[in-house]
Amino acid sequence: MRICIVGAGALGSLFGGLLARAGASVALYNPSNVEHIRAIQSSGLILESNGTALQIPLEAATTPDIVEGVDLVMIFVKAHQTACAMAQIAPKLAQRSWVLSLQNGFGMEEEILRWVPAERFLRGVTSQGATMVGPGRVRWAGAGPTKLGRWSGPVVPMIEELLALLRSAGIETEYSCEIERLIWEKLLVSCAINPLTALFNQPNGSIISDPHLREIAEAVVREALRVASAHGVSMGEGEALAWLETVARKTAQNISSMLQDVRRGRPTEIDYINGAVVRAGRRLGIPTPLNLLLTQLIHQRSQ
Ligand code: KPL
Repeated sequence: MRICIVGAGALGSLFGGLLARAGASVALYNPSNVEHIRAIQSSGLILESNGTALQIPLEAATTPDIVEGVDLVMIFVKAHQTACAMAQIAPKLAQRSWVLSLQNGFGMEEEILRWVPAERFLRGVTSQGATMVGPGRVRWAGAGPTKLGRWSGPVVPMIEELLALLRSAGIETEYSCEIERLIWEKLLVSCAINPLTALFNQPNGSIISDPHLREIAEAVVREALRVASAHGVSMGEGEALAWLETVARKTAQNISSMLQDVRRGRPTEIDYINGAVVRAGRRLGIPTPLNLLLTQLIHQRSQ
């Protein structure tokens, strides 16, 4: 199976590196981080993990031609970059190419489905963690489960092959028939951790160690949960709050992706996280004042 990673930042490069190390035919595509791509082209990807540094030879490019004829495209661009990335790669996709999105947030699926039939679209979430240390160099910051499912249709041999490949690469992966649930489970936690850590410049653990932030985070999760339930994704309040606690504890030292974006002066994924909750709430008639407030505060902060 020939794979192209679109959006070779930290996480995309980690997946690409692990798959290539396992013997898969992988190429990385990133049109904007030219230094990173050039470093990989000349010396391979350096993957730091548990105090060791592995050098993994990997194909990499800054032009979309590399997508031509691949069996699978894995999308890792930021949610707000999806429309642009899809417009670049769509003309290069083969009729048989599948697309897998492991992106954060909700709502970018529509941008992918404008170009890819639902039967060849896979959506998932991942708790893998990675940090860009420098051009061509990525640190594996923590291994967590990856779950994915087919947007429409049953499991087919191509999906079995992909699951086996990901597992052989050391990426713990499960298949799920409930993609909406996967997305909302992650969204419920992200809509509390991401904006609050970004606004207060704190690592993820502060969401449970600081009693004030915990109270706000829990109220935000409860509000998003009401939307999730109306959307048909049922989860108990206790389960949702326990999940928030688990993620904040397991990633306590990590700097959330939104805080990293704010620190670097880059656009955030707020419109696809809290903004997605607000849009779904409006559609379903559920008020979401806290998620709206956090969306506006982050926009104000990252102007
Ligand atoms: O995925 C995350 C992120 O940094 O974006 C966390 C904080 C773990 C959950 O939202």
